[in-house]
Amino acid sequence: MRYQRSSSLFKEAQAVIPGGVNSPVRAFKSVGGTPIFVERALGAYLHDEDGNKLIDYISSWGPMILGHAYSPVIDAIKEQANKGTSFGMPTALETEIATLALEMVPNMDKIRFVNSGTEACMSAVRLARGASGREKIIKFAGCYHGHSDAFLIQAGSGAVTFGSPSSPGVTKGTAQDTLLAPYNNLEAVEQLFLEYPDEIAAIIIEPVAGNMGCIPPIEGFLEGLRNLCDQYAAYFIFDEVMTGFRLAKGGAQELLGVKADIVTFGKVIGGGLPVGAFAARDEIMSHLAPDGPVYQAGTLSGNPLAMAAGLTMLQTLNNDDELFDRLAEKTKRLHHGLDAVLTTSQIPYQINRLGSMISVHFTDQPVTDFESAAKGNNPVFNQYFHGMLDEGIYLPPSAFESYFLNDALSNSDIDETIDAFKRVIKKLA
Ligand code: HOZ
Repeated sequence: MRYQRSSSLFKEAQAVIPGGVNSPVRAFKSVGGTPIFVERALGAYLHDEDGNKLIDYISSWGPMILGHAYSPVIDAIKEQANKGTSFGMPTALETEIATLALEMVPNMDKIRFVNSGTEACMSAVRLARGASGREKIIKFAGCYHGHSDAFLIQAGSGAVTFGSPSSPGVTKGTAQDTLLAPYNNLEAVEQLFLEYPDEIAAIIIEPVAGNMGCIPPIEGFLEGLRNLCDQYAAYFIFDEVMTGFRLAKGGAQELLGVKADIVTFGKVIGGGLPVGAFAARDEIMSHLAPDGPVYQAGTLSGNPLAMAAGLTMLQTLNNDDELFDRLAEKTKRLHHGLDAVLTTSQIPYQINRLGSMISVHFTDQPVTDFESAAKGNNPVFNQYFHGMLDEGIYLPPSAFESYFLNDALSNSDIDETIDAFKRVIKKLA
């Protein structure tokens, strides 16, 4: 693999963009080396500026669930672009996508569209605080809910890689209203409710964590949190930015059979354009402006291009009753292949998987929370990442991220990936 052009583009970018990137994980700080600059992508493949073709396992961190440049979505964007790209006024498209999203997602009456997952989670917490009249929230160490202040307290994803899981710039006042518990630890959450019985507005959680690798909830954990929320009259917020419209039509709520009070979305819901959303029952949403006093707004919210892309994406997912099973099968095939290779090596490892999310951790202990994820062997991970990249396989450039499989990946792409993995692990072992 050649990286000369990516390397010189990275140098140029560093002169004008902090760290040369617009989102830190892309800078490869965790794994070292030169970030790959993409020229175009189609289906399951990325084509970089050096002319390399890579099998893509991040799918733009989730949105490209049907593969890159999926033609019905591209056509919908083109058609809408010819009619205008932003109005700052309501469109019929917004009602159409809202209606479909609410049909697909259980337990929700109304949905508000914003521009990113960060905005969705920030607004969901403001809504929970406004509706409950309480100020504290509970979040889990290693969960990442975007980069708004309240969530940058022991956050996962890039916040871990850069050694600043609780970022400078977040005030003590904000930090003090964010209570922390380890993921998959119900007792710790019970303890927080005992300590602050009337002060907790909400628990926010990634129902399947995807920002410390992929970590599914252990049995009874989400159900236990649901009960605590009911007992203490706190709202239960599912951050489904990663899992929404990915694990099932109705996301983690549907797949895991646990009901949330407020759900946030991003990634898939925008079909590859910048969209976030949050949904809740009527009695909660009625607190939101202009119906109620909790303020939230945005010039580009409900942007027609983004709504056209998102609507076509959701329609496609809704009309394909086998898609989520197919994705889960492909992910299982990858899992079994990786497992078969690693089990014959001396390298300690764990593979976590749920639906089309999966991650490999180089540690001998089960990975169930941030602490266990952080025990992974970083040098081995980095060699593995670069070994796979040299073989033309693009994986998340950090152990604190999940893979996201897409429907364009064929069984032969997956088998090719496993063959490459064999060669890489042989060199590592
Ligand atoms: N925070 C995103 C993954 N958890 C990465 C976003 C990006 O770099 O595009």
